[in-house]
Amino acid sequence: MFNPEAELISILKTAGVGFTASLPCEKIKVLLEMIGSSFQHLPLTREEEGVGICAGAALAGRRPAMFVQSSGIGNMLNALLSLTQFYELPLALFVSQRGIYKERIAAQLPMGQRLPGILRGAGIPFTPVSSHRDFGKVRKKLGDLYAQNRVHAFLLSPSTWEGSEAGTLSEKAAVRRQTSEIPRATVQKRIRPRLTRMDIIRSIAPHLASKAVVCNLGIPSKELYAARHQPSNFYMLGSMGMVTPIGLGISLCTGKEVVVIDGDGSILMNPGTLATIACSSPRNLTIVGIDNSAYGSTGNQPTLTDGCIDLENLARGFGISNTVKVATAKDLRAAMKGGEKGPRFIHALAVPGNSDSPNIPLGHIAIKEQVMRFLSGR
Ligand SMILES: Cc1ncc(C[n+]2csc(CCOP(=O)(O)OP(=O)(O)O)c2C)c(N)n1
Repeated sequence: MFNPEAELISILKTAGVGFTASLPCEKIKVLLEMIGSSFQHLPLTREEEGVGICAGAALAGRRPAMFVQSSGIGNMLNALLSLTQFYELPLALFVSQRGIYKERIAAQLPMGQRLPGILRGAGIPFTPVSSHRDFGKVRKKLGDLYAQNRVHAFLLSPSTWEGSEAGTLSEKAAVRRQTSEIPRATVQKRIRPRLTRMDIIRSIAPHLASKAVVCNLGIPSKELYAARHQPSNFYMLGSMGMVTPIGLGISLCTGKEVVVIDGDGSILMNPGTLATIACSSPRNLTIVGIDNSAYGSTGNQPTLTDGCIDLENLARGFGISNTVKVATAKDLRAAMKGGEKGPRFIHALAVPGNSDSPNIPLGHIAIKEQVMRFLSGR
Protein backbone atom coordinates (compact mmCIF):
# COMPACT_ATOMS: atom_id res chain seq x y z
CA MET A 1 0.00 0.00 0.00
CA PHE A 2 1.34 3.43 -0.97
CA ASN A 3 1.51 5.42 2.26
CA PRO A 4 4.04 8.28 2.10
CA GLU A 5 2.63 9.82 5.30
CA ALA A 6 3.52 6.71 7.31
CA GLU A 7 6.95 6.63 5.69
CA LEU A 8 7.61 10.20 6.78
CA ILE A 9 6.39 9.55 10.32
CA SER A 10 8.68 6.60 10.62
CA ILE A 11 11.62 8.83 9.58
CA LEU A 12 10.64 11.40 12.22
CA LYS A 13 10.47 8.71 14.90
CA THR A 14 13.87 7.34 13.95
CA ALA A 15 15.31 10.88 14.13
CA GLY A 16 14.03 11.16 17.71
CA VAL A 17 11.46 13.91 17.13
CA GLY A 18 9.91 14.42 20.56
CA PHE A 19 7.60 17.40 20.23
CA THR A 20 5.40 18.60 17.37
CA ALA A 21 3.22 21.62 16.73
CA SER A 22 1.09 22.54 13.76
CA LEU A 23 -1.34 24.88 12.11
CA PRO A 24 -3.27 23.03 9.41
CA CYS A 25 -3.06 23.11 5.65
CA GLU A 26 -5.61 21.17 3.69
CA LYS A 27 -2.88 19.52 1.62
CA ILE A 28 -1.37 17.80 4.65
CA LYS A 29 -4.52 17.03 6.61
CA VAL A 30 -3.96 13.28 6.56
CA LEU A 31 -0.36 13.70 7.66
CA LEU A 32 -1.51 15.98 10.50
CA GLU A 33 -4.02 13.44 11.76
CA MET A 34 -1.26 10.87 11.90
CA ILE A 35 1.19 13.28 13.54
CA GLY A 36 -1.40 14.02 16.24
CA SER A 37 -1.67 10.37 17.14
CA SER A 38 2.06 9.58 16.81
CA PHE A 39 3.78 12.35 18.79
CA GLN A 40 3.21 14.83 21.58
CA HIS A 41 1.46 17.43 19.49
CA LEU A 42 0.19 20.95 20.07
CA PRO A 43 -2.27 22.70 17.75
CA LEU A 44 -1.41 26.41 17.41
CA THR A 45 -3.39 29.63 17.07
CA ARG A 46 -0.59 31.41 15.16
CA GLU A 47 2.50 29.87 13.58
CA GLU A 48 4.74 32.36 15.34
CA GLU A 49 3.83 31.10 18.80
CA GLY A 50 4.85 27.61 17.72
CA VAL A 51 8.40 28.84 17.18
CA GLY A 52 8.50 29.99 20.81
CA ILE A 53 6.89 26.82 22.13
CA CYS A 54 9.34 24.68 20.16
CA ALA A 55 12.20 26.80 21.52
CA GLY A 56 10.90 25.97 24.99
CA ALA A 57 10.69 22.30 24.04
CA ALA A 58 14.27 22.42 22.68
CA LEU A 59 15.47 24.13 25.87
CA ALA A 60 13.83 21.25 27.72
CA GLY A 61 15.89 18.81 25.65
CA ARG A 62 13.30 17.75 23.03
CA ARG A 63 13.71 17.58 19.26
CA PRO A 64 10.89 19.76 17.93
CA ALA A 65 9.21 19.74 14.52
CA MET A 66 6.55 22.07 13.11
CA PHE A 67 4.02 21.48 10.35
CA VAL A 68 2.69 24.60 8.66
CA GLN A 69 1.54 26.04 5.37
CA SER A 70 3.89 28.22 3.33
CA SER A 71 1.85 31.31 4.23
CA GLY A 72 2.55 30.60 7.89
CA ILE A 73 6.27 31.16 7.35
CA GLY A 74 5.42 34.84 6.96
CA ASN A 75 4.23 34.86 10.56
CA MET A 76 7.33 33.08 11.83
CA LEU A 77 10.37 34.76 10.32
CA ASN A 78 11.28 37.17 13.10
CA ALA A 79 11.12 34.45 15.74
CA LEU A 80 12.96 31.94 13.57
CA LEU A 81 15.85 34.36 13.12
CA SER A 82 16.05 36.19 16.42
CA LEU A 83 15.09 33.28 18.64
CA THR A 84 15.69 29.81 17.19
CA GLN A 85 18.71 30.63 15.04
CA PHE A 86 20.10 33.27 17.40
CA TYR A 87 20.14 30.88 20.36
CA GLU A 88 21.27 28.04 18.11
CA LEU A 89 18.30 25.83 18.84
CA PRO A 90 17.15 23.05 16.51
CA LEU A 91 13.86 23.14 14.63
CA ALA A 92 12.57 21.07 11.73
CA LEU A 93 10.01 22.90 9.62
CA PHE A 94 7.71 20.82 7.45
CA VAL A 95 6.11 23.32 5.14
CA SER A 96 3.19 22.47 2.90
CA GLN A 97 4.27 24.54 -0.08
CA ARG A 98 1.29 25.94 -1.91
CA GLY A 99 1.16 27.71 -5.26
CA ILE A 100 3.53 25.34 -7.04
CA TYR A 101 1.48 22.29 -7.96
CA LYS A 102 -2.11 22.16 -9.26
CA GLU A 103 -2.94 25.22 -7.16
CA ARG A 104 -6.50 26.48 -7.35
CA ILE A 105 -6.37 29.33 -4.88
CA ALA A 106 -4.67 32.39 -6.34
CA ALA A 107 -3.97 33.89 -2.91
CA GLN A 108 -1.63 30.98 -2.22
CA LEU A 109 0.74 32.02 -5.03
CA PRO A 110 2.59 35.02 -3.54
CA MET A 111 3.96 33.37 -0.40
CA GLY A 112 4.09 29.86 -1.82
CA GLN A 113 6.10 30.71 -4.90
CA ARG A 114 8.41 33.20 -3.21
CA LEU A 115 9.13 30.91 -0.30
CA PRO A 116 12.53 29.64 -1.55
CA GLY A 117 13.70 33.23 -2.11
CA ILE A 118 12.42 34.32 1.29
CA LEU A 119 14.18 31.44 3.01
CA ARG A 120 17.37 32.07 1.03
CA GLY A 121 17.22 35.72 2.02
CA ALA A 122 16.65 34.72 5.62
CA GLY A 123 19.54 32.28 5.59
CA ILE A 124 17.33 29.30 6.35
CA PRO A 125 18.45 26.20 4.44
CA PHE A 126 15.74 24.16 2.81
CA THR A 127 15.16 20.92 0.96
CA PRO A 128 12.43 20.66 -1.70
CA VAL A 129 10.41 17.45 -1.48
CA SER A 130 8.13 16.52 -4.36
CA SER A 131 7.83 12.78 -3.91
CA HIS A 132 8.46 10.08 -1.32
CA ARG A 133 11.58 9.33 -3.35
CA ASP A 134 13.03 12.51 -1.77
CA PHE A 135 12.58 11.15 1.77
CA GLY A 136 16.16 9.87 1.86
CA LYS A 137 17.25 13.54 1.82
CA VAL A 138 14.80 14.31 4.64
CA ARG A 139 16.28 11.52 6.77
CA LYS A 140 19.82 12.84 6.25
CA LYS A 141 19.02 16.55 6.82
CA LEU A 142 16.87 15.82 9.86
CA GLY A 143 19.76 14.02 11.55
CA ASP A 144 22.12 16.91 10.70
CA LEU A 145 19.85 19.69 11.96
CA TYR A 146 19.36 18.11 15.39
CA ALA A 147 23.07 17.29 15.68
CA GLN A 148 24.08 20.84 14.72
CA ASN A 149 21.28 22.84 16.40
CA ARG A 150 20.02 24.27 13.12
CA VAL A 151 16.72 25.32 11.58
CA HIS A 152 15.94 23.51 8.34
CA ALA A 153 12.81 23.71 6.17
CA PHE A 154 11.42 20.81 4.16
CA LEU A 155 9.23 22.21 1.40
CA LEU A 156 6.57 19.58 0.79
CA SER A 157 4.93 19.83 -2.63
CA PRO A 158 1.34 18.55 -2.74
CA SER A 159 2.61 16.07 -5.34
CA THR A 160 4.31 14.22 -2.47
CA TRP A 161 0.97 12.86 -1.31
CA GLU A 162 -0.59 12.21 -4.72
CA GLY A 163 -1.97 8.69 -4.91
CA SER A 164 -1.55 8.09 -1.18
CA GLU A 165 -3.85 5.48 0.25
CA ALA A 166 -3.24 6.60 3.82
CA GLY A 167 -6.47 8.61 3.91
CA THR A 168 -8.49 5.45 3.52
CA LEU A 169 -6.75 3.99 6.54
CA SER A 170 -7.21 6.72 9.11
CA GLU A 171 -10.50 7.13 10.83
CA LYS A 172 -11.46 10.68 11.62
CA ALA A 173 -9.38 11.44 14.67
CA ALA A 174 -11.63 12.45 17.52
CA VAL A 175 -10.00 15.63 18.71
CA ARG A 176 -10.48 15.69 22.42
CA ARG A 177 -10.57 19.28 23.46
CA GLN A 178 -9.99 19.98 27.07
CA THR A 179 -12.87 22.20 28.02
CA SER A 180 -11.88 24.56 30.72
CA GLU A 181 -14.65 26.12 32.68
CA ILE A 182 -15.04 29.59 31.28
CA PRO A 183 -16.07 31.90 34.09
CA ARG A 184 -18.21 34.94 33.64
CA ALA A 185 -15.99 37.96 33.18
CA THR A 186 -16.20 40.08 36.27
CA VAL A 187 -16.27 43.80 35.92
CA GLN A 188 -13.12 45.03 37.59
CA LYS A 189 -13.01 48.22 39.49
CA ARG A 190 -10.29 50.45 38.12
CA ILE A 191 -7.35 50.16 40.51
CA ARG A 192 -4.79 52.89 40.51
CA PRO A 193 -1.30 51.47 40.00
CA ARG A 194 1.58 52.67 42.14
CA LEU A 195 4.43 50.25 41.58
CA THR A 196 6.95 50.45 38.77
CA ARG A 197 7.98 47.36 36.81
CA MET A 198 11.15 47.17 38.88
CA ASP A 199 9.14 47.35 42.14
CA ILE A 200 7.08 44.42 40.90
CA ILE A 201 10.12 42.38 39.89
CA ARG A 202 11.75 43.02 43.26
CA SER A 203 8.55 41.98 45.05
CA ILE A 204 8.25 38.68 43.23
CA ALA A 205 12.00 37.92 43.21
CA PRO A 206 12.02 35.90 46.47
CA HIS A 207 9.32 33.65 44.98
CA LEU A 208 11.36 32.76 41.88
CA ALA A 209 13.91 30.51 43.60
CA SER A 210 14.12 27.00 42.10
CA LYS A 211 11.71 27.94 39.34
CA ALA A 212 12.28 28.33 35.62
CA VAL A 213 11.73 32.02 34.83
CA VAL A 214 11.22 33.34 31.32
CA CYS A 215 11.44 37.12 31.12
CA ASN A 216 10.16 39.62 28.57
CA LEU A 217 12.64 41.30 26.24
CA GLY A 218 14.29 44.64 26.79
CA ILE A 219 14.43 46.46 30.10
CA PRO A 220 12.35 43.86 32.04
CA SER A 221 15.12 41.28 31.50
CA LYS A 222 17.80 43.74 32.61
CA GLU A 223 15.72 44.52 35.70
CA LEU A 224 15.28 40.84 36.51
CA TYR A 225 19.02 40.28 36.09
CA ALA A 226 19.69 43.16 38.45
CA ALA A 227 17.01 42.15 40.97
CA ARG A 228 17.62 38.41 41.02
CA HIS A 229 19.90 36.62 38.63
CA GLN A 230 19.74 32.83 38.77
CA PRO A 231 20.81 30.27 36.18
CA SER A 232 17.20 29.22 35.61
CA ASN A 233 16.32 32.68 34.25
CA PHE A 234 15.85 32.72 30.49
CA TYR A 235 16.37 36.34 29.46
CA MET A 236 14.73 37.27 26.19
CA LEU A 237 17.03 39.38 24.05
CA GLY A 238 14.61 39.72 21.16
CA SER A 239 11.42 38.15 19.75
CA MET A 240 8.67 40.31 21.13
CA GLY A 241 5.57 38.29 21.94
CA MET A 242 7.38 34.99 22.46
CA VAL A 243 8.01 34.95 26.19
CA THR A 244 4.74 33.33 27.22
CA PRO A 245 4.86 30.66 24.47
CA ILE A 246 8.39 29.71 25.57
CA GLY A 247 7.19 29.36 29.15
CA LEU A 248 4.31 27.22 27.94
CA GLY A 249 6.66 24.98 25.97
CA ILE A 250 8.90 24.50 29.01
CA SER A 251 5.94 23.83 31.29
CA LEU A 252 4.53 21.21 28.92
CA CYS A 253 7.88 19.43 28.68
CA THR A 254 9.12 19.50 32.29
CA GLY A 255 7.74 19.09 35.77
CA LYS A 256 9.39 22.33 36.91
CA GLU A 257 7.41 25.29 38.13
CA VAL A 258 7.58 27.97 35.43
CA VAL A 259 7.07 31.71 35.91
CA VAL A 260 6.71 33.96 32.88
CA ILE A 261 7.26 37.68 33.29
CA ASP A 262 5.47 39.26 30.36
CA GLY A 263 4.45 42.81 29.43
CA ASP A 264 1.20 44.29 28.16
CA GLY A 265 2.57 45.22 24.74
CA SER A 266 4.02 41.78 24.21
CA ILE A 267 0.90 39.97 25.40
CA LEU A 268 -1.19 41.98 22.99
CA MET A 269 1.16 41.14 20.12
CA ASN A 270 0.31 37.48 20.56
CA PRO A 271 -2.84 37.09 22.66
CA GLY A 272 -3.90 33.79 21.07
CA THR A 273 -1.29 32.03 23.16
CA LEU A 274 -3.54 32.60 26.21
CA ALA A 275 -6.13 30.35 24.54
CA THR A 276 -3.52 27.68 23.91
CA ILE A 277 -2.55 27.81 27.58
CA ALA A 278 -6.17 27.51 28.73
CA CYS A 279 -6.76 24.45 26.55
CA SER A 280 -3.47 22.67 27.24
CA SER A 281 -3.85 23.68 30.90
CA PRO A 282 -0.36 23.21 32.41
CA ARG A 283 -0.63 23.27 36.19
CA ASN A 284 2.98 24.40 36.62
CA LEU A 285 2.68 27.69 34.73
CA THR A 286 2.26 31.18 36.23
CA ILE A 287 2.22 34.27 34.04
CA VAL A 288 2.90 37.62 35.62
CA GLY A 289 1.58 40.16 33.14
CA ILE A 290 3.25 43.44 34.11
CA ASP A 291 0.89 46.05 32.76
CA ASN A 292 2.39 49.52 32.64
CA SER A 293 0.02 50.46 29.80
CA ALA A 294 3.09 51.23 27.72
CA TYR A 295 5.84 49.92 25.47
CA GLY A 296 8.24 50.68 28.27
CA SER A 297 11.44 49.54 26.62
CA THR A 298 10.96 51.72 23.57
CA GLY A 299 9.97 54.96 25.23
CA ASN A 300 6.68 54.36 27.07
CA GLN A 301 4.42 54.74 24.07
CA PRO A 302 0.88 53.87 25.28
CA THR A 303 -0.57 50.45 24.57
CA LEU A 304 -4.21 49.42 24.33
CA THR A 305 -4.33 48.59 28.03
CA ASP A 306 -4.21 52.33 28.57
CA GLY A 307 -7.95 52.68 29.13
CA CYS A 308 -9.12 50.08 26.59
CA ILE A 309 -8.19 46.46 27.24
CA ASP A 310 -8.22 44.72 30.62
CA LEU A 311 -5.60 41.94 30.46
CA GLU A 312 -7.20 39.94 33.26
CA ASN A 313 -10.50 39.92 31.40
CA LEU A 314 -8.61 38.96 28.25
CA ALA A 315 -7.04 35.97 30.02
CA ARG A 316 -10.39 34.98 31.53
CA GLY A 317 -12.08 35.42 28.20
CA PHE A 318 -9.64 32.94 26.70
CA GLY A 319 -10.52 30.43 29.44
CA ILE A 320 -7.84 30.88 32.10
CA SER A 321 -9.94 30.82 35.25
CA ASN A 322 -7.22 31.28 37.87
CA THR A 323 -6.57 35.02 37.57
CA VAL A 324 -6.01 37.91 39.93
CA LYS A 325 -5.43 41.63 39.58
CA VAL A 326 -2.88 43.21 41.93
CA ALA A 327 -1.53 46.69 42.42
CA THR A 328 0.42 46.53 45.68
CA ALA A 329 3.52 44.64 46.77
CA LYS A 330 1.53 42.93 49.54
CA ASP A 331 -1.11 41.61 47.12
CA LEU A 332 1.58 40.59 44.68
CA ARG A 333 3.44 38.55 47.30
CA ALA A 334 0.18 36.91 48.37
CA ALA A 335 -0.61 36.05 44.75
CA MET A 336 2.85 34.54 44.19
CA LYS A 337 2.57 32.49 47.39
CA GLY A 338 -0.92 31.22 46.55
CA GLY A 339 -0.86 27.43 46.52
CA GLU A 340 -3.49 27.20 43.81
CA LYS A 341 -2.56 25.32 40.70
CA GLY A 342 -2.03 26.88 37.32
CA PRO A 343 -2.27 27.94 34.73
CA ARG A 344 -2.41 31.22 36.61
CA PHE A 345 -2.48 34.75 35.27
CA ILE A 346 -1.41 37.50 37.66
CA HIS A 347 -2.33 40.88 36.25
CA ALA A 348 0.20 43.21 37.88
CA LEU A 349 -0.68 46.86 37.41
CA ALA A 350 2.26 49.23 37.11
CA VAL A 351 3.05 52.83 36.40
CA PRO A 352 5.35 53.40 33.40
CA GLY A 353 9.01 53.90 34.19
CA ASN A 354 12.31 52.13 33.66
CA SER A 355 15.04 51.63 36.23
CA ASP A 356 18.60 52.36 35.29
CA SER A 357 19.66 48.70 35.10
CA PRO A 358 22.84 47.82 33.20
CA ASN A 359 23.09 45.38 30.30
CA ILE A 360 23.07 41.68 31.09
CA PRO A 361 26.70 40.52 31.05
CA LEU A 362 25.82 37.07 29.67
CA GLY A 363 25.86 35.92 26.07
CA HIS A 364 22.80 34.29 24.56
CA ILE A 365 24.38 30.83 24.41
CA ALA A 366 25.44 31.06 28.05
CA ILE A 367 21.86 31.99 28.96
CA LYS A 368 20.52 29.01 27.02
CA GLU A 369 23.03 26.57 28.48
CA GLN A 370 22.35 27.64 32.06
CA VAL A 371 18.63 27.20 31.60
CA MET A 372 18.97 23.85 29.83
CA ARG A 373 21.25 22.58 32.59
CA PHE A 374 18.64 23.62 35.14
CA LEU A 375 15.79 22.03 33.21
CA SER A 376 17.61 18.77 32.65
CA GLY A 377 18.32 18.56 36.40
CA ARG A 378 22.11 18.34 35.90
C1 LIG B 1 8.16 42.61 16.24
C2 LIG B 1 8.72 43.70 17.10
N1 LIG B 1 8.19 44.94 17.10
C3 LIG B 1 8.69 45.92 17.89
C4 LIG B 1 9.76 45.66 18.70
C5 LIG B 1 10.37 46.76 19.53
N2 LIG B 1 10.09 46.56 20.96
C6 LIG B 1 11.00 45.98 21.81
S1 LIG B 1 10.49 45.90 23.39
C7 LIG B 1 9.05 46.70 22.99
C8 LIG B 1 8.07 47.06 24.05
C9 LIG B 1 7.52 45.87 24.82
O1 LIG B 1 6.49 46.34 25.63
P1 LIG B 1 5.89 45.50 26.83
O2 LIG B 1 5.80 44.06 26.47
O3 LIG B 1 4.64 46.15 27.27
O4 LIG B 1 7.00 45.56 27.96
P2 LIG B 1 7.54 46.82 28.80
O5 LIG B 1 8.84 47.20 28.15
O6 LIG B 1 6.53 47.90 28.77
O7 LIG B 1 7.77 46.27 30.16
C10 LIG B 1 8.98 47.00 21.62
C11 LIG B 1 7.84 47.68 20.96
C12 LIG B 1 10.30 44.38 18.66
N3 LIG B 1 11.33 44.02 19.42
N4 LIG B 1 9.76 43.42 17.88
